[in-house]
Amino acid sequence: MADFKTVVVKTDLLVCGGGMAACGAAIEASYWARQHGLKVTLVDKAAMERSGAVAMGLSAINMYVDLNGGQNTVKDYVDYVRNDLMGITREDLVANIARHVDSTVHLFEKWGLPIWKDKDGKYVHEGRWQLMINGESYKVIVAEAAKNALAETGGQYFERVFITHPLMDGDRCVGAIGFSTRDNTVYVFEAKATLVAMGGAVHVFKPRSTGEGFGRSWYPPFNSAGSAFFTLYAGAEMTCQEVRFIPVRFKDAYGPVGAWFLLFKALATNAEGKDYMVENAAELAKWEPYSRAKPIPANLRNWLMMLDVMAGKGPIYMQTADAIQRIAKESPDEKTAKKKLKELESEAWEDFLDMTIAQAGLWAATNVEPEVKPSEIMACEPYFIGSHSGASGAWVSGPSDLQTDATKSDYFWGYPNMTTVGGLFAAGDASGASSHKFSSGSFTEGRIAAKGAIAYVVDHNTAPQIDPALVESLKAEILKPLSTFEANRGNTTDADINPAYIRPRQFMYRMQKIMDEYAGGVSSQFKTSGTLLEKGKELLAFLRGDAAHLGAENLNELMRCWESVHRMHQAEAHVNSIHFREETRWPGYYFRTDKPALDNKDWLAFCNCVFDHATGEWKMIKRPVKYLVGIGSAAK
Ligand code: SFD
Ligand code: AMP
Repeated sequence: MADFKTVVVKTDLLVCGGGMAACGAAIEASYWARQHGLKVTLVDKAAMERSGAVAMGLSAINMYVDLNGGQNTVKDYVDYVRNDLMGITREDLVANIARHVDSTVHLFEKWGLPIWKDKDGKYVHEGRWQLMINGESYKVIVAEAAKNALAETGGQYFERVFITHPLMDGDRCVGAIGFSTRDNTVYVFEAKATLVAMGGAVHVFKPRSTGEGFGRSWYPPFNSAGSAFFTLYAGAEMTCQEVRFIPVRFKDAYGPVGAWFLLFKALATNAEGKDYMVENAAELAKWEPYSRAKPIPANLRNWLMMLDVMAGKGPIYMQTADAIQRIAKESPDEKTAKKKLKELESEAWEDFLDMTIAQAGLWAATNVEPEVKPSEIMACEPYFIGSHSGASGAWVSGPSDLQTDATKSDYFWGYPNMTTVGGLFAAGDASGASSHKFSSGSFTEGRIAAKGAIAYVVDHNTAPQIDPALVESLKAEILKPLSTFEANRGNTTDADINPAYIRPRQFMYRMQKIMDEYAGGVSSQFKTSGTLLEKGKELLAFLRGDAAHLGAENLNELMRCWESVHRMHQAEAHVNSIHFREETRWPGYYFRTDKPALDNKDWLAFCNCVFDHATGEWKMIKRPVKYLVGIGSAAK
């Protein structure tokens, strides 16, 4: 095996990840770091211009509260998020992001992001909270600003360095260790505070795409539970690990539906052309009071659709043609109607070209003219994304000024967005119980967390003490798959089949099959039960045993090995959490057949968990849901 050199990087604040939250963190941290003579360092496993969920671009900014416009208050946003998550949310965290998000959006525009404007120069809304953008280069624009901020303040960024583990000094997190995916280098980042923003997780569950489409998913394949593993391994308390997200998307290429539902006001119907939201409306009575909210929570919208799928009424269609023709017909005369039709047609294509190019390719390949015929939609495999309509992530401290006497003992411990581990902060998909942040809110939360982290460094400005033996043992553990493969590859004629090691692809297939069949994936119609989960846990324990025998042929496969280990921890956290919550709260995301109803008496609570990596034990914790009263400028 080739030798690896070790590079030690000393910094004050380490930002792990280079996505929306990390870019927000880099910019805000650089501002405060300059004032205190501190250094900020950012590490991304990919190249920041095209990394994370926004790599391909986006066609909307989904969180804009427009406080200056006077139409909405912070409380309105909090109400929306609480209802959408069936009552389970940290209002202090959501409100903190909501009161700051507009300024983030204005920065994006200042840096060159084209936001659609109407003839009066006002932003074009997709829906109440969403703005339309020409967003193919969204991430390029945001990454450039983050890189500039770091460069101007003596900061540093590393790309194509994969973070594997946290480094600890007793109970305090003091940096991270990882390796280059391009050359034989192990990186040791020593920091006084560490901010985790490595996104959520995909491919924990078996995807719908197999064979030629394998790897295609809604969520970006490069987000592989790095955040969840990092915070779990450091001993941080996690929350909402049961709250997976199942988006409904255009079938096979995973194109988004938001613009169709909100901007074009299209209907989704079953194969008979019936609106499942109307046909199955009686079901909503079972999920009150949340089902009375407007909009009806995303998981319930999914659920009403799934009822039709299970009743054999598929395919389900987005009625694109009806929507486009209806809007065009609203024009005053035939000539304007024709022009409008062309405009709508190009907006429909741009929606996909801006953020899910494969869907435009699939439309072209299957002769779809959206103004002529409808397209199939379907529920995707489950994802872990605390920033969208899921909620999984670390349990973090809220801001001091938004606490009440009732909340502060549970929700506040000093620095905004610090996890339960000293010096370890989380934002974006990495922090939990604060859904509907999306791209703009994640960037904003990165700013909030970074400001908190710099305050922590100022208060704890001591050099970390890192045991060299700890670094050596982690380095050996990280590189072990390479030597396992090298030592045993000659023992079989087919390198994929070898009793001495398991390659990461086989490992991933096995994990995905367990999750799919026992934890309510696509092929189980998103249903599971206590007994299925127990069996799933038994099989995941065998998987964990085999994780020690992962084998890697090269650096790329070494990254795949560690992605597998990270995902395995996300899988375990998920299975333990759905098992712990003895009710069904989010039908449409998952359904517990043995506990088929809401139980607000016992389970209007957070399911939290802590992992002990030394023993492999999970501890489950129930935490109270406490609502704030009268947040925002006007309590509507
Ligand atoms: O509508 C490591 N999202 C949308 N948000 C919007 O505002 N508008 C939209 O139009 C959106 N749409 C959308 C969205 C997401 C996806 C996947 C699609 C479409 C197809 C949501 C936002 O994108 C999302 O909320 C934010 O991006 C979340 O930000 P953050 O920072 O939590 O995650 P990230 O941006 O994915 O970045 C993760 C970073 O971590 C790196 N990384 N680095 C080092 N070591 C490791 N081990 C690492 N593992 C990961 C990544 O490289 C990346 O830099 S709509 O369709 O929903
Ligand atoms: P999506 O493309 O599904 O990610 O949606 C983009 C944005 O629109 C998110 O803020 C969603 O919560 C919202 N959204 C999508 N569909 C609907 C709907 N039918 N009703 C209300 N909001 C929706």
